[in-house]
Amino acid sequence: MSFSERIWKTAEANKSRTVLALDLEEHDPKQLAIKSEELLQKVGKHICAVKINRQLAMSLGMRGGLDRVVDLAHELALPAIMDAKLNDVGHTNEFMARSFFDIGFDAIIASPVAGWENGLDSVFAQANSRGRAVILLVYMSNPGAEAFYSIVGAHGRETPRPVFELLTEMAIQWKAQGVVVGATKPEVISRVRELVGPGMGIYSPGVGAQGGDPGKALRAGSTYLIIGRAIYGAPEPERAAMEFQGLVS
Ligand code: 3DU
Repeated sequence: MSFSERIWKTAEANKSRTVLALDLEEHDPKQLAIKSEELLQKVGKHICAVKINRQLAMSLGMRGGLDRVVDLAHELALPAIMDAKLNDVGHTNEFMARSFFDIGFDAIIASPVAGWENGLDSVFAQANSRGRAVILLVYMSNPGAEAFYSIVGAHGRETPRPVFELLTEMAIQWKAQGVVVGATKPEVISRVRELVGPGMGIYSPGVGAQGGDPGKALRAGSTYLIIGRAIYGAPEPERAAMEFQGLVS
C-alpha cells in the first residue's frame, strides 16, 4: 500500500483529516519525550498522522528518542511524516532522507526550490526504493510567503504564471505523494487542486494559531489539515482534536 493509501485509510478509520504537528517545546529531552508520547496517546484516535519537525529531532536525538515516537505513532496506526523541508544539494539531502527513513518515517517534506538534478532526485530515489513518500512544499502559510510564492513570471514559458504553479507542476512531474499549501490561502488551495486533480493529498498548515479557517481550507480542496498549537496548546488537547475531527464527520 502506498503512503497516500495508508494515510487515507487511517483518515477514514479515525474519521479525521488532522495531521498533528508535534512541536512541543521542553528543555529536558526526557520530559519532551514523555510529553510527546502522552500527547500522542491522548489524541491518537482523533488524528490521521503525525508530523515532526527538525527541532524535535534535534532535542530528542534520532536513536533512543525520535525513533521511539515514530514507533509509538505506528503502534497507534498513524503514519509519521518528517517535516525536514529538505532544500540542499543531492548528497546531503540524501543523507537526511536516508537517516529519517532508517528510523521509520513514512514520508518526508522537501522544498522543490532545490530542483531535480543533484537536488531532490536523490530524495525521490531513496523514497521510491523504500516504499516511502515525498511531499513537496508549494505555498507556505505565513504572511511573508507571498513575496516569493506569488511572484508571477514567464519562467521560460509563453504565459506568465505564479511561482507556486510551477512548483505544483514539479510535484506532478516528479510524482510527489502530496503538496503543502497554507490554509491561509484558500484561493491558492483551489488553484492547486485544479492543477493536481482529485487524487493528490493537499496538506494545509496555518489553521488556528496562524489564523487559517479549517472549513474554508477543506472546502477549497485541502485533503488534510496540519495542526499544532490549536491542539497541543489547548487546555484539553483531546477535546480540541475532536472538534477538528467534527469538521469532517
Ligand atoms: O501553527 P501551528 O502551531 O498549527 O503549526 C503549524 C505546523 O505546520 C508547524 O509544524 C510548522 O512547521 C508547519 N508548517 C507551517 O506552519 C507552514 C508551512 O508553510 C509549512 C509547515
